[in-house]
Amino acid sequence: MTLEQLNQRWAIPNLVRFDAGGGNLPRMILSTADAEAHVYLHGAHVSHYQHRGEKPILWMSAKSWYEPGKPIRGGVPVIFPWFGPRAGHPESPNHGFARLRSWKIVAIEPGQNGSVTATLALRSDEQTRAAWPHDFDLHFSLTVGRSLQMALEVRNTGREAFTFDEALHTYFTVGDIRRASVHGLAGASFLGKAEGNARATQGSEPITFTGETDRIYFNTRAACTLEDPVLGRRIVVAKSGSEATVVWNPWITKAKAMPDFGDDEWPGMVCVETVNAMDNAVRLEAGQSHVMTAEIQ
Ligand code: TA6
Repeated sequence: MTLEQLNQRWAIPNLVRFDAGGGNLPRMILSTADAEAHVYLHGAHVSHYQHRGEKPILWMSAKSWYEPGKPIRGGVPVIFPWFGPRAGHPESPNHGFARLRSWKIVAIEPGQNGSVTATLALRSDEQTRAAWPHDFDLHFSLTVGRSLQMALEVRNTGREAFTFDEALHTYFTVGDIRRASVHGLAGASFLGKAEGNARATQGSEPITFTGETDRIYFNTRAACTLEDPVLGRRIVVAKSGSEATVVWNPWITKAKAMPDFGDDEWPGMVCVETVNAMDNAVRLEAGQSHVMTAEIQ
């Protein structure tokens, strides 16, 4: 649909409209009294969430690509059906194909106390089946208000069970990663990609950052709190239907290695990701559906 058609079909005066975002990709602007959010149809990718009068909560790279077939860098990449590199398939893109496809809007409705909820969908087709031989329906919904609520529903529309990974790979703005800390994962076991995939257990201290940090924490349903003394704020990421959490900052060398990530951008961001992957991958019987949610406050 063109921007004209999108606005005709879905715009709501003073609440929802569409414009040409990065790379002229169609972008939905959700603007409520409390907050504003932006969502690209490309990847159903939330690229912006900001409370009125405050600094943006989600981080975006100034070097992001905005191209079909390439992931947007920052915001909330929707990861499905595999997390990270795909074992045994070096030709497959990192983090699955859901973030590389254009999604369709299926519903937009005003909610209580001035919030608004938008739902986007991606259905399996021959392109996805060629990469991953299963049939599915994905629905991604977000509710914009005093908090940002996101839900990813996976439905198995095929005739046999399948197992998948998924993530809401959320990038947060921080004043300085060297002074930020992540609380809530004490005692959780994790795999440290930056420590040669060694497995360890988080102590009682919060996670602080002194170098590349890339950890998947398993079997944890805990809400995490991102403490940011520089911006003087605390961001809480609560979740449901998710058994794993990833914490990531690329630091200097990895930042330099990513063409769509500014060399000097690493101090200003951290990912706290809502995940089901690896030990916590999800097995879904034919006809069943699974919902994972994240709420950012
Ligand atoms: O979630 C952390 C991670 O798996 C890192 O290992 C790094 O690869 C990051 O995701 C970003 O991946 P991307 O494919 O978006 O560059």
